Amino acid sequence: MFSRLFHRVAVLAAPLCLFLLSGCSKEALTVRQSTLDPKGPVAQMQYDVFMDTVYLVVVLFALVGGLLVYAVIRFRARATDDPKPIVEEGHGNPLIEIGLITASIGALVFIAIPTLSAIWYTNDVPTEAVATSKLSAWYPRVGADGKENYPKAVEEQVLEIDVIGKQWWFRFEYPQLGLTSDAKHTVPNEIVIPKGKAVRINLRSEDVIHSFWIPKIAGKVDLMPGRKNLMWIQANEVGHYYGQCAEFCGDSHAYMLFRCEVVEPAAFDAWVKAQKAPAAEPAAGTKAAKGKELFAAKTCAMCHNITGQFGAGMFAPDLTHVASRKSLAGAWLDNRDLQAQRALEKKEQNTEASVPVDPATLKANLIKWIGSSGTSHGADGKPTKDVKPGNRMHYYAMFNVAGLNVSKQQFTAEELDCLAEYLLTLK
Ligand code: HEC
Ligand SMILES: [Cu+2]
Repeated sequence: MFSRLFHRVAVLAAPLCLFLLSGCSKEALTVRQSTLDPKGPVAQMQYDVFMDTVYLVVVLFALVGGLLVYAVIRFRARATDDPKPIVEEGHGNPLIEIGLITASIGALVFIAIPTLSAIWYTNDVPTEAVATSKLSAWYPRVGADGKENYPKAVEEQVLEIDVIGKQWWFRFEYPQLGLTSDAKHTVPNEIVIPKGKAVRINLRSEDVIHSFWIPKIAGKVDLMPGRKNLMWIQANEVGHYYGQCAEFCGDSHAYMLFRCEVVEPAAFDAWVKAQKAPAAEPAAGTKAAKGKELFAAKTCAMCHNITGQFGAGMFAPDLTHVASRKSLAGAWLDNRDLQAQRALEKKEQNTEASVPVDPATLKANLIKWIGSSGTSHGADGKPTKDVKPGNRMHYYAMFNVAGLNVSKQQFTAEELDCLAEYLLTLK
């Protein structure tokens, strides 16, 4: 009887175990946001703490489970059992009890040591990382063109990046390099860092609590309104990494993503220079030029900054180089040819490999985004369905000043096309 039941359970459990084990394939462990595929020292440290815990728990599970199975089999009811009632239970064995308590304390200490050291390690850039990562060690203060890349006062420091959370997108600023709100150079959605260098991250929020998380590079740290949080990160492999806000922050929390572009240190300054360049002027008489006019006429310029052309708006993502980024709208819309992307990932067996921006996909995304944002209404006068529910392009009422009937804004296909063509020129 017992062995038949056991047999049946085994037959049912075997395929289930195989199914669960399939989650341990290389593909499954290296997916875009896997914490089990660390690519930098901070993520590695956190992975190690996790594995220490797993090893301990596996041992405990085997021990407790083993004893249980042993007791079930060894002391199971038998036909030959004496039918007399079971003897009354005693109070227990003090030796075993004290032993178990001591073992539990031991297990907690075993986990606490790596956990506490990891907490300290991740809090601030350790000195040995600073030694190889201070700006002057990899990024010359004066470039080949004779121009100063950063002030003398910061050459002994590591690169610092301000990460600012907003509902529902991240803004990145590089105060040492002049990429700041004040200088009208900010980078939405994509944080760019040099390979193999420690980077200090200052976490700030302009509204509610968010959390900064690039699973392959570093675990989550919260961005708290009115508080200064910090962490450091380092990525040891070049690539395109996926990040996510990891603290519920309202309607579009699930769509609050970001990307982390890890580049060779030598390529970093080209990126900084590109970010500081003003927007290119669209050629007269083109759709793009018409789009630029619309950008002013349709109040877009009230929220969005385009350095060199429109300088009022800092409320929304900076669009000066919008066409150079691989994603839009809190990285929810991907501007790459996704089929080509999947093929590349498969070929290289690496989810961090990335194809460049695809202008056709970017244009489609721009039209989709602008045409269905809160500023836009369909033919029936109702707001069109949002790409990101509740997104702050919704605040049309705020600008509903006399004469600008923004809350009933409607775009013709032609207008959307011109706006998209214009934004496409902003490389
Ligand atoms: C009331 C302020 C406001 C106005 C007006 C506004 N936007 Fe936006 N826009 C935003 C905000 C906020 C976001 C970020 C939304 C998000 O990702 O959650 C955004 C995002 C975008 C993006 C995506 C940028 C990126 O890199 O992620 C584009 C493109 C854009 N807006 C274009 C326009 C155009 C074109 C207009 C005019 C028709 C316009 N916006 C008017 C606030 C505004
Ligand atoms: Cu958030």
